[in-house]
Amino acid sequence: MSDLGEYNPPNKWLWDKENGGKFANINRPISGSTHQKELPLGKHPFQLYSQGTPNGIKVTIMLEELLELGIKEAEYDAWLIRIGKGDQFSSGFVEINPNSKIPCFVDNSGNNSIKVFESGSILLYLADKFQNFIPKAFDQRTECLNWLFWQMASAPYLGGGFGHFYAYAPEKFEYPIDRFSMEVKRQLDVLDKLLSDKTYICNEQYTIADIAIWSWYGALVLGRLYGAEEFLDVKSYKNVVEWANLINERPAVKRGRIVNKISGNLDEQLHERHDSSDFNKKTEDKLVD
Ligand SMILES: N[C@@H](CCC(=O)N[C@@H](CS)C(=O)NCC(=O)O)C(=O)O
Repeated sequence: MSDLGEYNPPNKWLWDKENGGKFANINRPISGSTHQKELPLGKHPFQLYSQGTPNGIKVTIMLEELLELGIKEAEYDAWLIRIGKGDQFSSGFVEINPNSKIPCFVDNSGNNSIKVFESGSILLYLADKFQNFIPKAFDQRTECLNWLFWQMASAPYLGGGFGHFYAYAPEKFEYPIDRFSMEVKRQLDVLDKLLSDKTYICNEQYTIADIAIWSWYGALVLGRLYGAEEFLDVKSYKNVVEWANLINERPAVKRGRIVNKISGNLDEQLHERHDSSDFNKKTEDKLVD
């Protein structure tokens, strides 16, 4: 920092201090595991290792949607990976996802275990495997994937950009907050215009594109992300709000969005999910003495 509070980057960046902020204890400039630990293995063919963040809940919502349709093969064990404690850097986790980010998923239903990481890839894997929540016609499938990939590319502006500088950074700076607010509001406007004449992202069919986009932008307009409802004037995106409320009412969404969640109301935190009865018996409000 100079006297003016301006940062003059050195010739070569060095990792010589913690940069402050909510994630200072886990952020590192190197990949790989920090400790030896195997991942737990449950009784179901599908194993999910995750936390109930917007990226994490995409997968639990999708799995609950499949179960809601009566597809029993979608039964799963959801193990909690506490990213704030660095669980994503265990040797077992890194073996599945070398990028050390939740969610990651293993399908043990066949002869060989299949490892899947990146929330969009997991959604597509499950949609293709069960031929659900993705249009069958090639042109409509392509449109659905356009929006799935749009979400995967856009969310870092909302989370890593806006959310980080508005909510998590130890000091608030106008420049990055302005830059990312501008972009997030532009994205909300894209969605608002898209949804002006349709029920879901891909017209009348609820798909993995809705699941992915709702988990971030739905949460934002429902006032569940970063305490930024007023700042971003989220209620002015009326079509997005209507769509978000519609999806919010789906039983599978109500279940999926609380799995592996470790913040908020205790009755909306199911730290681990191994059975459908866990939603009635094992939320944190029920476990407290
Ligand atoms: N593009 C990835 C992003 C995953 C991601 O950023 N996960 C965050 C939580 S939402 C995480 O694991 N952070 C831990 C860390 O950065 O060490 C996806 O959609 O799966």
